[in-house]
Amino acid sequence: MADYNLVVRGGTVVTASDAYRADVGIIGERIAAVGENLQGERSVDAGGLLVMPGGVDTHCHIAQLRPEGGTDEESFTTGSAAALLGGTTTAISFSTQFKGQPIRDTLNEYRELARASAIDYSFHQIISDPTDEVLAEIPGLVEAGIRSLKVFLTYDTVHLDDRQYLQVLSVARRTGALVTVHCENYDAIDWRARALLADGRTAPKYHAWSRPEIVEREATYRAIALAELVDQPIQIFHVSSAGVAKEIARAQARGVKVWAETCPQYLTLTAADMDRPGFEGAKYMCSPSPRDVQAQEGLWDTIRRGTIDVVSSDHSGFSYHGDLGKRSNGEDAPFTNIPNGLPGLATRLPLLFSEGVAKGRIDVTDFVRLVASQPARIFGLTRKGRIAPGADADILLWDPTRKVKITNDKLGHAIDHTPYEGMEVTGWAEAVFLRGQLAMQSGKVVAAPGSGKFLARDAYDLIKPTGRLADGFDAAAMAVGPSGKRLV
Ligand code: DUC
Ligand code: ZN
Ligand code: ZN
Repeated sequence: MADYNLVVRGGTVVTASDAYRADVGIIGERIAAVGENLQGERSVDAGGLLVMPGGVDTHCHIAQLRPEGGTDEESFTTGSAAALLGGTTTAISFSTQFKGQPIRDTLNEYRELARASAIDYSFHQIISDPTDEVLAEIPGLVEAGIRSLKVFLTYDTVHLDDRQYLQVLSVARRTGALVTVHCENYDAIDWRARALLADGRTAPKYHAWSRPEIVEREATYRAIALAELVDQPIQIFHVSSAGVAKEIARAQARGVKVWAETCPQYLTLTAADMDRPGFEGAKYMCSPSPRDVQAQEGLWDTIRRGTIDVVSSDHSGFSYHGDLGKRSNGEDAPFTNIPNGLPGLATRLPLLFSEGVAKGRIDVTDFVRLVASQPARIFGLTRKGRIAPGADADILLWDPTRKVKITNDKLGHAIDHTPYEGMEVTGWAEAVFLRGQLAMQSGKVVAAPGSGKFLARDAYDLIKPTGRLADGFDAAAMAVGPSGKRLV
């Protein structure tokens, strides 16, 4: 008699700690058992394949609203298709707040757009203008399950100064949210960029010159120091080098709750990619900038040591040819007017597996920890990132030996290029199940747009403050807003 609706049979189950031969039994949307000789109404043969939790990508820009109206080029339909083709079943993308506007207007619009997702999703809320009114909206937001805030320490339209950052940290501490931080020094970049432009250095490669590692290292140190002052846990986004990671390791060693992610672009690309002929270099422009080969090897070390424990994509939807893409300000646009960001949702797992596991830099359990288990744990996605009874049956069947040449037509996104065109990788997603339903098989997405669910994230212990405050005074608890008034 069948005990399960579906059994994934005969594969090697990989978790963040073990890899072993077992069947996985699924009832409805959840994993019900991991064991031997399980009997199901249906079964899938996973012989020769790795059976892993679906990827959890906690940093993706999908259909991000633009201040001038409309969205970036990637929609939830195409973005989620790319995710499935690359083995990812959950994404956290960004609801934006624009200067002078409340959170709720854009959040409601963004929620509607996200209904098209074929994978499960949650949101980080970008705060670009922490006025009394905006800060007062945050408790409601967190209550509704949007339990992470995103702040930028650079970019003209969104960067926060130290006082504003402290305000966001404080409200996060009071409400039980995690703060994620883009760490680069706004003024230092602006100062260098102006000097480069004045000197006629406008080509894409000068993007890297405008923001050397030290501007990221300084901002990372400052982001951590202020978080330590408030006693508010944070995650540092897209760490580009071991030098930056060292600031994080030092803080972790003294007990600060700070986590860190990097992205495949920092492990595979360098600043020299932006020096390709003509305007091609624009395809490789992202922030922070990719560095050099030495920085890549240093980053692998910090991954092995556990300083960096998440690899996300920072997927950003800017085409090469489209009106909203890299050439939107013309091919002669100075580097300061070229949108930053690379597509990466579909290539995150193949690149990390190929460069990491296949080349012996990390093992397969590290891989699962970095792309699924730890992102789920840090962001409170309690039913994701695990192959264990009770977890959602988001299952990735992965061929660890298959060699594939990356070409843009395999990736499903709306973007007309990939920075990894022509690269051969070892390891590829064969099939994906989302909550027990087949969602992708052999390069074909079978999940319908709209099959994804919004994941409201409840309070969880990991992101509780440590309780260690300088002289014991909890300034955040006083809830004094930027105007000097008490917030309600
Ligand atoms: N950097 C960001 O901070 N966001 C999107 C893309 C990028 O390169
Ligand atoms: Zn960023
Ligand atoms: Zn980003």
